[in-house]
Parts: sequence; C-alpha cells; structure tokens
Amino acid sequence: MRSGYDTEELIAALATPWGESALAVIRTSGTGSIEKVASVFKGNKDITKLPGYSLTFGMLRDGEKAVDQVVLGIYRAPKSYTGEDMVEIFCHGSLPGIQAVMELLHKAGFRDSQPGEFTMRSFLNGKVDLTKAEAVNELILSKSRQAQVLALDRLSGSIFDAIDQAKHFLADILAAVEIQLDYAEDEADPAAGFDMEKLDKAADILSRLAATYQVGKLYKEGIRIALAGRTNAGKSKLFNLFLKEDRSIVSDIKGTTRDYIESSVAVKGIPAVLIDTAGFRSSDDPVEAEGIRRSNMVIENADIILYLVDGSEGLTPEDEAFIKEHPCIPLWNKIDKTDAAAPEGFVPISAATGAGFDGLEELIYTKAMGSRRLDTGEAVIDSQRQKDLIDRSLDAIGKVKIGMAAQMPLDVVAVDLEEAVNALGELTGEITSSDILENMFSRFCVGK
Ligand SMILES: Nc1nc2c(ncn2[C@@H]2O[C@H](COP(=O)(O)OP(=O)(O)O)[C@@H](O)[C@H]2O)c(=O)[nH]1
Ligand SMILES: [Mg+2]
Repeated sequence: MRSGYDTEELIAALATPWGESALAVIRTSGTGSIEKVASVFKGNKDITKLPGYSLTFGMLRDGEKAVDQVVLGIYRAPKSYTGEDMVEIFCHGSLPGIQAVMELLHKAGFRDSQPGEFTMRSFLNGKVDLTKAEAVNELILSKSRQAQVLALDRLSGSIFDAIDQAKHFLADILAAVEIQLDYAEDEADPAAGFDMEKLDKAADILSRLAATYQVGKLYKEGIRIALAGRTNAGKSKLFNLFLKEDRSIVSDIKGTTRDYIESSVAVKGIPAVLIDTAGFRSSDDPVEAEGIRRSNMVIENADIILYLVDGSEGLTPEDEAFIKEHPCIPLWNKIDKTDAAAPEGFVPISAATGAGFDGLEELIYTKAMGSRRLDTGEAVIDSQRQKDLIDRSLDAIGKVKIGMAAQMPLDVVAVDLEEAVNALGELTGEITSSDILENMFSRFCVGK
C-alpha cells in the first residue's frame, strides 16, 4: 500500500483556520515547489530567481484569470520549516478565495497535505528530533499560558537534552562492555570496566523525567471543576468571577440556570473547564428537572467540586448531606452580607466582591497538583509515548543492575543495556519505523 505521506510529492495546506478573516496563509513544500508556484504567479519579480527569506507581491493566475492578489514568502532548502523548498502564500481570507487558491495549487501539481506532514518532513530532514516535533503540536494545542510555556521549553530541546545525556551515559557503558566482551580474557573480572555510577546517573535523569509526566498530563488535559449548591447560593456569580465576564445569568429568581454551562479558564496556570450547574431544587417543570438531572451527572464526573452555601441563609440538612457524600471544597459565600462565621472546613468568600477568591484559587491549585511538583526550569513531558519509552528504558536499566549484582555473564547484561539505549533512540526518533511516525503525526493539525 502506498503511504499517504509520500515525501517525493509536493504538498499544500491551509495553515490558518477555515473561516473568513483578513488574511489566510497557505503553505506549500517540496522539491520544485517554488517553480510550481511560479507557474501560476505573476509579479514584478521572477520568484525562481529569488533567494530564501524573500517576500514578494503579485497575482496568482489561472491562465488569464486572476485568482487572488497575494504576498509570497520564499524559503530555500535547507533553511525552511520542512528543510525543503517552500512557498508560503498570504492571501485574502475569504472562503471562496481560499478555495480558488487551493484548486489552483492542485492544478499546478500540489496535493493536500496529511495531518502533521510538514513537521514530519522537518523530522525526516533532520531539522528536529521527535520530542521537538511533538512539542510543536503540544504548543498549538496548549490550553493555558503555563502549558504553552512548558511546550515551548520542549520545543527548544529541554527533553531532547536530558534524554541525550542519559543516552550518552548508557552508550559509554555499552561501549566499555563490548570492549570487554571482545578482548578480555575469560578470567577477567566482568565488572572491571563497568561504570555503575554512570548507570545510576542515567537512571536518575530518566526517573526525574518520568515523574514529571503527571504534571505534564495535568497541564495538557486540565481539570473539570463543577460548581454545585442550592439555588441562589451564588454559583453563577462565582462562575462569572472565574471568567471575569458575565457569561452565566445571575439572578435571584430561583431556577435561572436550567441546564449547565461550561467555559475554559486557567486556575494559576492549570487549564480547567468550569461548569455552572442548575441548583438543587426539586421541580415539577420537566425542563428544569432534566437540567437538574444533567447537573448531577456533571457533578459526579468533576475532578473538583466547589459546593456553595449562602452564608447569609446558613446550612441546611440538604447542604450537610451533600458535603458528607461528596469529596468537595465547601464554600461559605456572601460574606459581604453576613457576619455569620464560616463553619469549620468552609472557605469564606464573596462572589460579589471577590473577597477570598485568591485563596480559593490557591486551594484548587494545591488540590489539582496533589503530590505532583513543578520545579522551575525543569523539563516536563506530557506525551504518553515518551513516558512509555522512558519506562521501558528504566526497566531495562533495572535488569542490568540485577544482572550485574547476580554476576551474570556480560553478554547477557549487554542485551539489556542495548534495550535501554534503543528505547531512548526510539524516543528521539533515531530508531523509528514509518508506521510509528505516521501514527504519531496523524494526530497533528493539517498545515503543521
Ligand atoms: N451580596 C452578595 N450577593 C451575592 C453573592 N453571590 C451571589 N449573590 C446574589 O445572589 C443571587 C443568586 O446568585 P446566582 O449566582 O444567580 O445563584 P445561583 O442560583 O447559585 O447560580 C443573585 O442576586 C446574586 O447577585 C455574594 O457573594 N454577595
Ligand atoms: Mg445559577
């Protein structure tokens, strides 16, 4: 079967969202792409003669017919994103216009790119290793500024550097072991050339990286926070405070929020989906009853439940029952309008004035992080693929240690050492099959 990622072919894709906008960017790549675009372009300059990193203005034409007025960005191999000749087309962002440009490119000999195909070519041409390639996608998909900073760090090579260091330690040991195997006398001490300290250093680097996965996953996937509580406790008011805008209807008419609504926020850098639910209140109105049923479902599925109580009204048996049955953060709301002290374990806040809100965010952060830690400047992984390969390498290192302690023959130990090195080679992409690559890049956006 022919792969959809044939690197001999010329590819094109819309790199900006499919929607009306001032400008749209269409990317093309491949050997001969500049000449192909030149065949449908008329400007003051002959783009086949332009050096890399030039911009030029002109008209895309289908024979005599004008297609769009554009600016072209010319890149020449190997100094481009993919490492190939590339032309980026800045055209007008009208849907029929974008479509016309794409059709023109198809006519000229380009095909639509597969997801992640530009980055895959960049990898195949040695511009990036796999950890950086994955970081490109993570950067695009990051849901909070902190998540974006972590991905940017990976893009500049923080993970690659750590893996590379560990791999060098392991490769040094392997080389020494192989020399022993080749030259040492039968009676030589097999442990003589074996640098246990290097093995420990490699294991240490890898264990630290593996431990960051839980943090990485948290920043990648985020958490779900549900607001619960009786009607009029102030859930919608608090929801809006998180959003810093009036999204949810706040009203003292009971049952205003009939269904649930959700919105993306960041709580101290952790991406979160915040869900405002319909209050608990039995209702004869079938629509409202359905809203309440759905709300209950949302609450059961949340990672963190904030349970609001109107402090000016006090605790009811219903509140107490909920708090007893659910792991939640109980909030004592409306402290601006009551002197009643918050009961033990409650967080006093005012959704109206914002009093106590910083402390609440702090508490959510602590709860979400749990035992995880994020040290400044530390490389953080958020890819399951990377985590699995680091674990595989660590397992193999464990076997090496056991083998050495049990004074196993060196050639047996060498097999595990090789496995430890290979897992890391697969991680950065030195050893990778095309199936694994296509599977990985197919999860990317088209145009990246
Ligand atoms: N004074 C005061 N009023 C609040 C506070 N939080 C909510 N309210 C008011 O309580 C009423 C019900 O609020 P709402 O957010 O709609 O409650 P929900 O039913 O739980 O969503 C509205 O009139 C809000 O303005 C607060 O912290 N202080
Ligand atoms: Mg409400």
